[in-house]
Amino acid sequence: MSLVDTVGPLQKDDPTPLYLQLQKVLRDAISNQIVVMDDAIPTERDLATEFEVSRITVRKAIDGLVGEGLLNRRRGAGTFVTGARVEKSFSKLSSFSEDMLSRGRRPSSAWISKASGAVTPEEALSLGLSPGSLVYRFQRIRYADEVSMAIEHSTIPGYCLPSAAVVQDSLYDALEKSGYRPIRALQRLRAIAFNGDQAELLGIKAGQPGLFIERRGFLADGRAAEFTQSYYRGDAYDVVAELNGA
Ligand code: 16G
Repeated sequence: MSLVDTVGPLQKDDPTPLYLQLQKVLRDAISNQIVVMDDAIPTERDLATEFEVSRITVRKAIDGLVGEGLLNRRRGAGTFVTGARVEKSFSKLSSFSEDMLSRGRRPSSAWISKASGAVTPEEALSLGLSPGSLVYRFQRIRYADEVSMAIEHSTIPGYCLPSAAVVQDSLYDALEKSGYRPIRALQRLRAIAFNGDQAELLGIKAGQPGLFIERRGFLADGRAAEFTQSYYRGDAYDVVAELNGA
């Protein structure tokens, strides 16, 4: 059964713009579970035919819901109802790939840049390195099942990896293989609003809330192994920690 049969047609004589009416239909369909999490919604063309509106109207309606985080466009696959929020433990030193795999989601990344160079003063301070030391820098957009989840900028001291090229899908895999996976970390978290550039990379609206998490990872001998700044989507994450009393 098509969506229009379930919810009825749009009201063309209603002063509310048609794209807002369509947004309401889709929002209600999601909250009443007519379409459920991880379901694809009908294509733009089908929605335009069903509701007798232009594809521009449909696109505008969907853009708004993608911006709100209710829907996600997956490259080449369609538009889906956003999956469950990921619970991220703050007491486990896990990697993004491990976090996603343990929830049955498929991690992937798009590279923004992968480079090596001399440490900047800020990085030297964060990593406890001397001026001029070699570092590797990795900038990625992280996805779970093709849904954007985070932007990550990592700086790794030169002694931890044989080259930047060895980092492919997972940074922690590469560090583990070289024997330099961090065993301890310090994390700092704060709330942010995504700026225009970040929002564009994630395919969301500028100004949406996010979590900025800075991780400094250390080796058993106390040397630094990682300085990563992660910008997680606020609508995709719950941060969870287990706290023990004295
Ligand atoms: C997580 C870590 C990040 C680490 C990355 C490695 C947090 C806040 N950050 O995103 O520091 O570099 O995982 O993931 O958890 P990967 O091994 O999948 O590349």
